Amino acid sequence: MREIGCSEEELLSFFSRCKERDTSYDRILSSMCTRPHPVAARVHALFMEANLGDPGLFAGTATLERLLIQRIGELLHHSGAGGYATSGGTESNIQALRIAKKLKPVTCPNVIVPESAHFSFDKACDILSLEMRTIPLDAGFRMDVESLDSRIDQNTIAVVGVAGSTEYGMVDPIEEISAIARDQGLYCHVDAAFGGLVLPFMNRTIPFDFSIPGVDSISVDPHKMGMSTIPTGCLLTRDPSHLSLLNIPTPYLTVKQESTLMGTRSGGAVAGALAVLEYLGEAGMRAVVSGCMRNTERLIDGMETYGFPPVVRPDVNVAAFAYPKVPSGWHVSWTRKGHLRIVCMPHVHRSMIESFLQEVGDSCA
Ligand code: 0PR
Repeated sequence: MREIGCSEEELLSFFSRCKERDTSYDRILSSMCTRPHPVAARVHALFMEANLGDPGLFAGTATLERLLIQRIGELLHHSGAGGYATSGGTESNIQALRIAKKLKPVTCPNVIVPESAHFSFDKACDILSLEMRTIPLDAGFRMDVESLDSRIDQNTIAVVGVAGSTEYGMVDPIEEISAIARDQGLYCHVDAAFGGLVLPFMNRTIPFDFSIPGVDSISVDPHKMGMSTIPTGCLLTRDPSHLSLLNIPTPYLTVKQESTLMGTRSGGAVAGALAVLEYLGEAGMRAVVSGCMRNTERLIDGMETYGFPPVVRPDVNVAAFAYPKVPSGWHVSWTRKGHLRIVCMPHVHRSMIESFLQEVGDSCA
């Protein structure tokens, strides 16, 4: 560290040069994050110093966190859901499996996830010493429930379904998965980190939420399709008392127990996440989602025209193609099976899709 601090001018000049090296969202087709909505950025700045880790000191911000959970609970058909704002899908998934582990204490616990599960489940299983059993996908890239029953045994503590898979944008058959879990008395968690703020705003209904009786908890990330600032995830539980299973005594805080994984937590990001939902309302969110879905369809049509049909028709705004080249100047990603993957986030405007398609067309010519 420097002995004497530098001038503000020197500081900002260095920081701006570093920021210039960041990729502009105008070229990013691979991310599930997006430019924050201006309202999120503005509100985040207002709540910059608020630490939700000690909610008694920031009672107003804590009210906003409760409202955020209530709004998302209502959206997911359970206005009485418990929950809290996490740092993202990873924390939500870890915490859901912690709850499942507390509910069923066995000596060698295992959890069942689809092959499409996000790598946060590898982390969760490592941290919690859980065996992770994966179920293959069917031809439509959804969990093949046929083989689910046979993988469950007396040490299974939870079954996980994904609503909006990271690589192919598919929604697992949550009704069937949760019915099997329910029959076997098992905890059922739905990872809707991505789809949770897409599916409620689509024209067609794909069941994935608390309207399905067997679903115990859901991960939903405002810092993905909720256009909030990073980091904001949410874990929602059907039974609000489940969170208290994670309580740890916190003698010197304003609250005497804490169930969150993080200690210090960003009030700004949480306030910003609620601000976007309040500002846009359901109609505004439907407009954003319908724009993203229309762009996904345009991308699929265009790629099909050039001879690259989608690997699967996605349920949400993630499309994958067997495309052999690396598009220059664009940040795309590849799935574990080697397919080109594009996420049509709100920052991916129609003009970006058109110029990407033009480049694909030129490279075929
Ligand atoms: N569950 C699902 C279904 C996800 O897609 C992700 C993240 C998570 C959980 C974990 O969420 P957090 O990263 O918030 O803890 N999915 C993307 C991924 O890691 C996110 C991402 C974001 C990827 C930005 C690329 C990128 O540039 O693959």
